[in-house]
Amino acid sequence: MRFDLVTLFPAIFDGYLTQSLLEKAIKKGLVEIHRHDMRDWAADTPHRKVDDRPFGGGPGMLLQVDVTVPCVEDVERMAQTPSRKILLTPQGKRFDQPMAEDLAISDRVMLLCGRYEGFDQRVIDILEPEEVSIGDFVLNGGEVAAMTIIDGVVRLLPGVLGDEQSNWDDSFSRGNRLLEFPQYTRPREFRGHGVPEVLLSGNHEAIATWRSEQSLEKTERRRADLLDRPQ
Ligand code: 6GU
Repeated sequence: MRFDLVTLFPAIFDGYLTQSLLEKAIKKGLVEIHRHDMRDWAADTPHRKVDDRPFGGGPGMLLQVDVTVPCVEDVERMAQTPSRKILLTPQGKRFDQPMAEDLAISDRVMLLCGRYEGFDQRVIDILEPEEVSIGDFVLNGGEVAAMTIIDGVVRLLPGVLGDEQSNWDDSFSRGNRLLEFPQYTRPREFRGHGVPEVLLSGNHEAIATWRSEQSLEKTERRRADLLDRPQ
């Protein structure tokens, strides 16, 4: 799977791309991540301006259509496979586990990271990207949201996690809409806190029953909204 990141701050991704799970997935050739600095498409050297004030007034700056659209078109041509284009914005459709599962079966995803007040509307009208948000709060730019999406998607790719079943059992996936049950490891006792007896019983049926009761109870208490959500 190939990701193309279009951003004004490609260096933000440095640490993330060279750590742990993602670095391993890249080394194994399971995922390719290409970063593109939007400023390379700015016309006006040496300032390399990519943003301008909104017509009609108002705060902040908008990313210009005459920089963004040619940039995205050029990036698209850098590989044969057509990309699914996602523009990161708090106005977008909320990212969730079914969306991660859907992206994980795509061959190529382009993530457009906005900054400032966002993009000129014509970027959206011309490119018709999917607009995606990671939640109801405002970030300074799309980069952290893009990392969130990559993180959520890459761990679903076959061969990335050790245990193939585990990502389908995760909370919120299509195969499970309950929160996780509590888990324990050694020591058996710490500062007077023990481990539920059933987990030490060796009775696998009793353990499975206890775990599903715990999951259901926790979900009812914290996230009742998940229980009446259609699958
Ligand atoms: Cl995708 N971008 C920004 N700037 N803020 C957000 C977001 C995205 N998702 C939630 N807040």
